[in-house]
Amino acid sequence: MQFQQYIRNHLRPYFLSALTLMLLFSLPLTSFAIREEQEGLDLDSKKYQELIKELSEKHQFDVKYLEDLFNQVVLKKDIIEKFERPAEHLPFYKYRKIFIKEDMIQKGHAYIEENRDLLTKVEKKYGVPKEIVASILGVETRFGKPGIERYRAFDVYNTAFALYPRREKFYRGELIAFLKLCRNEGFDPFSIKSSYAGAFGVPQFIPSSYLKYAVDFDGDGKKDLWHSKGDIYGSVASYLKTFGWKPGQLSYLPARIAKESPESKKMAKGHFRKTLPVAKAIRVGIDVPPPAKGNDLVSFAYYEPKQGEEALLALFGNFRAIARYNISVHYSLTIIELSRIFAMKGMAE
Ligand SMILES: [Ca+2]
Repeated sequence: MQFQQYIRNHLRPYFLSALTLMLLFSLPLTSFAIREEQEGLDLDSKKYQELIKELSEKHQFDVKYLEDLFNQVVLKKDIIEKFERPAEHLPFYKYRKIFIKEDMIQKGHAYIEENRDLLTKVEKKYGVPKEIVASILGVETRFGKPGIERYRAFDVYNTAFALYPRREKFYRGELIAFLKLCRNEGFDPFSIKSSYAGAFGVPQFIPSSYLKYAVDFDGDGKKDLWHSKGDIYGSVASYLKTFGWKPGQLSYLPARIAKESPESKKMAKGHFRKTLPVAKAIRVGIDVPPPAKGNDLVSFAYYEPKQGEEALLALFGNFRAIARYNISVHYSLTIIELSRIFAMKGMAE
């Protein structure tokens, strides 16, 4: 039985009002009745109290507004299971099949033709080829096809923040960024739908990226990643440029260990964001072929092109720029492969 109902049933009215007043003044501001679907959402917990304090004091959100918002949160526990099984964990030869298929190639080709002028305008401004922008939109949302955004974005951030310690810090940041974004752009927080990971819009931006890197390419004063193709293409390209995309820069090349040593093995197995000059890698015993130059910054990753087959890749700036979009070697490889297919198909016509 709810506490308030108990009071209503068992106490006389005058006592009720006195007690209600006492409760009002003694409870913390965020003490709400927890509904069933909010089980696990402890708004009185230290972490929620600190979050609300930060939102109100540092970011000037009204406490009453925050109370009202958090009171409507629904925890979606199926998200946690999805966090544990992302598609990127599949071996590459399986992962690529999800995206590199005839249907995607046809749709992508038609999409590029249909939007060629705008994509070319964006390419001229940011130096990112239209085929790369189209590949990203194809892999993210099948060029804006509805259906992937099945959750209320605000529920996603709260579910991860409340129930998933491994990503709690990340989603706390996204939750704050989301509320700021909604305030800046005039969005109703509960009207924004997202994927299970909390990304939204045709290019699937997370709130912190939307805030920092989305651009108003069509110049109407709003950054609209749902309806404005200019804003969508411009934001993807601007994002890649910010993270190191340069026209003509290498993406990846095959590599191999020419001299087996603990040092060369360690270097090959290093994180793909850890870079070093090509000349140094060659000195240590990893063979990086031309057209890589000695002072190009390289990193390495293994992947499985076929079942039971492991190959080493030398990765360069444009590869790592795409991997800033989705921190996954498989993702970047797929985007690049798909963009090459689009480019070849475009030339064949
Ligand atoms: Ca705009």
